[in-house]
Amino acid sequence: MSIMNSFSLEGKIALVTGASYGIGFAIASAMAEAGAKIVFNDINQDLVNKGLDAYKEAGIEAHGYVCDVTNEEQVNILIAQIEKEVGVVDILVNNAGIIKRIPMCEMTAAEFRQVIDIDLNGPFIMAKAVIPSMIKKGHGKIINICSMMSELGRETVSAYAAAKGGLKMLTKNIAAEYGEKNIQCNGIGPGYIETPQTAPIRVNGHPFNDFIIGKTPAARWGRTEDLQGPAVFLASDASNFVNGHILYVDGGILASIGKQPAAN
Ligand code: NAP
Ligand code: GCO
Repeated sequence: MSIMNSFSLEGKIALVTGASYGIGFAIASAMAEAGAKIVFNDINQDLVNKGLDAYKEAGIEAHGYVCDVTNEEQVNILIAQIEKEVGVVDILVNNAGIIKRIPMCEMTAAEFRQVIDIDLNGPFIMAKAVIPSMIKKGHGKIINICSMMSELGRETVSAYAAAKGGLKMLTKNIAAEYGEKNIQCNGIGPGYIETPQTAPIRVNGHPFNDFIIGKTPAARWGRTEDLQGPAVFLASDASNFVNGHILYVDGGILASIGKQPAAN
């Protein structure tokens, strides 16, 4: 196989959760460009329709379904429907997720549980639903969208960090448990990326905006396009011996203690 062919996704079916827009949409679009057939779900029909329009505008014939990743019955129906209407899922990207920025002692247990449910239980439910068919097919790729918060904490994101830390370990466990079935499960840990999810802390003049740009060696926020190459790599044959790895796409922020303040 030529080295460039090993990055091709021709003939593969990729399911990206929560991919009507944002990081999921960018990853699905790149996988389509690499040859994959794209399937996505989102939480309601309006979002699915918005996504279908966006994919069509990008020249991508995507298949969209309404499904809440935390609802195991809905997920099992979704996978059966995809297998009937499109085919067996070769690549699962667990992208759907939420964040709640609330000081821990002000966060209710219900709010904590909601984040854990979507960001950790959801990927478990989705992976559990696709693995049996991947085993029958003899191969599979699972990519969990982790976070810098899989490694670090910060104020107000306790539930999110707990979920993304758990998602890192779920990634490693799936790799350990199903690697012998030729299933590779890896994570992508995006840094701070320009999407609707970070819009509230990215506005010009917001102290967090300046903080992140100062902490990131690349001296900029990430863009969803920065995640496309890493996602195609982890979905392709080029990564068949990469398993249980979290690939941080963060502009170097996790490698750096941060710049020293300018001398007065
Ligand atoms: P986003 O813009 O909020 O998009 C997330 C998508 O997931 C939305 O379409 C959302 O629908 C959907 N979703 C939420 N709950 C769902 C559920 N129960 N079932 C199905 N779909 C659901 O987020 P993003 O910034 O693109 O982030 C995507 C992923 O990357 C998330 O897992 C996030 O934690 C992770 N991440 C983001 C960043 C960043 O800087 N942006 C960095 C690291 C990791 P709604 O529109 O209804 O919410
Ligand atoms: C936050 C941000 C981050 C990013 C991302 C970083 O409030 O700290 O939303 O959590 O979403 O997860 O990798």
